[in-house]
Amino acid sequence: MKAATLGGALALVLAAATANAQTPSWAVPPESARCPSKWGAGDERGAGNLMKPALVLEAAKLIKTGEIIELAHVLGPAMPFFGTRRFDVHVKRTFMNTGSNERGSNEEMVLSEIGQVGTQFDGFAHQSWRNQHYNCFKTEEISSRGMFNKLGIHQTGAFITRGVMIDVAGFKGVEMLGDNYEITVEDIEGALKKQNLTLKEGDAVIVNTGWGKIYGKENARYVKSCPGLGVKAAQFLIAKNPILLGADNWPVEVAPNPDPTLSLPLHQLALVVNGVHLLENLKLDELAQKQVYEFAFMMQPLKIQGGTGSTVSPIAVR
Ligand code: UVW
Repeated sequence: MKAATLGGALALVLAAATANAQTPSWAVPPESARCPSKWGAGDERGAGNLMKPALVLEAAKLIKTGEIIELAHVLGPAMPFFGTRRFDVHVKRTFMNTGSNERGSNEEMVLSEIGQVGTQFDGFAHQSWRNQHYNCFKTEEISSRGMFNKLGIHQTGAFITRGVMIDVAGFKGVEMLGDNYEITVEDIEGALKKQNLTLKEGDAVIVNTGWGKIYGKENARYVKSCPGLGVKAAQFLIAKNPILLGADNWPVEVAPNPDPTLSLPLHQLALVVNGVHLLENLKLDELAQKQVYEFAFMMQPLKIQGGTGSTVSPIAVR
């Protein structure tokens, strides 16, 4: 092919590619719009700053019967894993101690991404936009070989607040939303109206998609995609100032995102842009079945120094 013809063909290909290029439906806002965060320059707690004694006292008022409902899946070989994550338990069986009382000791060694498996709580070191985390902390400035020196999960503290479960699956009249159903603002508003609830600042806002029904049963399907919050629904919820957003799926958000140019945008919207933690892989079947939509929510992440997240065992008490 002559040089002129080759140049023309190349120009045609480039023109076609430009015409097909899709403008992303969402982008991380510029630094000037994100930093300092509304909690101030250097803040590492984000919405965790809402955790004050008044929230604990309000949550305590929701305890009427003392019933505890566990919201965590069991950590074990049946759980689904995102990517190459793993949870290997090596039991170190009985060691007999000296002494007339013949005391035996057992323990185990666990090899795992302990902050990012099972029912898990995402910290702000977990995600970034390029090299920027929440409040524009830069990855290379806050991390060392051993840990994150800022934004570590150990400093989030305990969460005791009002929990609200928004049962979107129930609102839609299904046990489980479709494999990549995007939850809309209308779904959230409709479900809350049906449940006769409004959101308050500092709530632990939890969304039931029903996807948890296949956790541990159809693991390949569970992590391949999932129904969950769309960007607009998440923006709607974040505007209500929740202390965290959770769901019974692996990323809280819909996956893959309906916009094929985006990769888990809610991870950035919540963790990087707004400083709102995510709580993933919740076990919500009991709450949904008993129609418990409002409760005292309690959770203490593991104090992994400089960790990106924590496996957790939250509870609902009513
Ligand atoms: C990723 O880390 C992408 O997922 P998650 O936070 O859902 O574990």
